[in-house]
Amino acid sequence: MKKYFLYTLLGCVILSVLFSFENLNVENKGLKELTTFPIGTAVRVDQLQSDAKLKELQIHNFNSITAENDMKMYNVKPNEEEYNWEKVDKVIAYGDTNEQRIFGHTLIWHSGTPDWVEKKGRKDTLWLDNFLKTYIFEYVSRYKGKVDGWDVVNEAFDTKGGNYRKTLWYDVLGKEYIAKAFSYAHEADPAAKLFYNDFNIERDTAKLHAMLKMVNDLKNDNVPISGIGFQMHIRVDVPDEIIEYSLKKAVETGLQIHLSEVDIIFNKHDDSKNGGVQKYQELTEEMKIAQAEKYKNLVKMYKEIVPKNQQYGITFWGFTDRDTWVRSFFNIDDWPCLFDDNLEPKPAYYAFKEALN
Ligand code: 9MR
Repeated sequence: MKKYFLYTLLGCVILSVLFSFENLNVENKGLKELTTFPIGTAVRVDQLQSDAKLKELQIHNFNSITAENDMKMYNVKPNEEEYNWEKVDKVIAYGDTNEQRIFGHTLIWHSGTPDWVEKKGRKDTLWLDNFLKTYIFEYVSRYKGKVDGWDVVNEAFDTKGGNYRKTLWYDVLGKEYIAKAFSYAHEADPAAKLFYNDFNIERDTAKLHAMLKMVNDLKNDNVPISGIGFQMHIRVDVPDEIIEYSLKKAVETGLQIHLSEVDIIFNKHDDSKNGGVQKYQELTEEMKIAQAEKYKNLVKMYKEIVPKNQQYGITFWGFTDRDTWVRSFFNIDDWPCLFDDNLEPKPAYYAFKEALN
């Protein structure tokens, strides 16, 4: 009896030691080590190269990168005469050196289109049609095998509701520009995964359904689309049920699902530049907990709703409050990221980690 008691006690001690080792282990692990799907972030490579702590955090936690701006058309084709590959090459080199997946953002986007294309394209339909083809073909061919996937078309729908956005591309070429863009990208790199990417589709049902109709039409026409990107710029009070519904609907297409630009804010905005409303002046402990909960739920939903073979990954639109696009774009103070202004992990980081694990 005594012997039995001793064995049980010994067993408990061994288990608790193992358990605390495991905990310590998880504590030391980066986000990327805790999942089967890639964990990415938007990056500014020049900044990473000049900020050792930021770079260390980036490498420790992430195994996928999306250039925040360096791969946009206004950087790659600043004028008619030349391509500027320099910035893109740096992004590729960073990804290669640090063994991270490289995601291409973005080929065709109204806000990424430089003025000179806007002007010339509005005057000359044939030229624009040809430019769409050559730009995508040259770009995607050049990085064939290097870039794993692309946001081929970004934000083709209005901010709210189900109408196509009236952009240069739509006005001049009609909605067929979308199918064309996917076909050219596929021709240039048949192995690259090709995404349609948009915002508010996780909470605006009219927009979600318009996007899904477009995606299903593309599939029926054999247009080579591989995935849907939910940018997922959300606010802490967007109901989980709505996000759940949208993810379920998107999963039904059978395509890859990328949460492509995740961040979670507190304040309000009207989606436009300088359109922020400063409701909260500071980040309280209570708010930190609410945000952590939301990050945790987001991972849970992704893991539960999206089948493994459709999980392209979760990518953050930056990982520190210090560097978030939200502040300058909406002209408000906010705290949307996993790390704070001093690059210290927030409760959101630990909650996200726990949910991954
Ligand atoms: O975060 C990006 C910001 O630095 C740029 O000024 C802006 C315009 O190029 O684009 C921001 O990123 C956007 C992304 O490319 C597409 N989805 C919305 C993102 C936030 O505006």
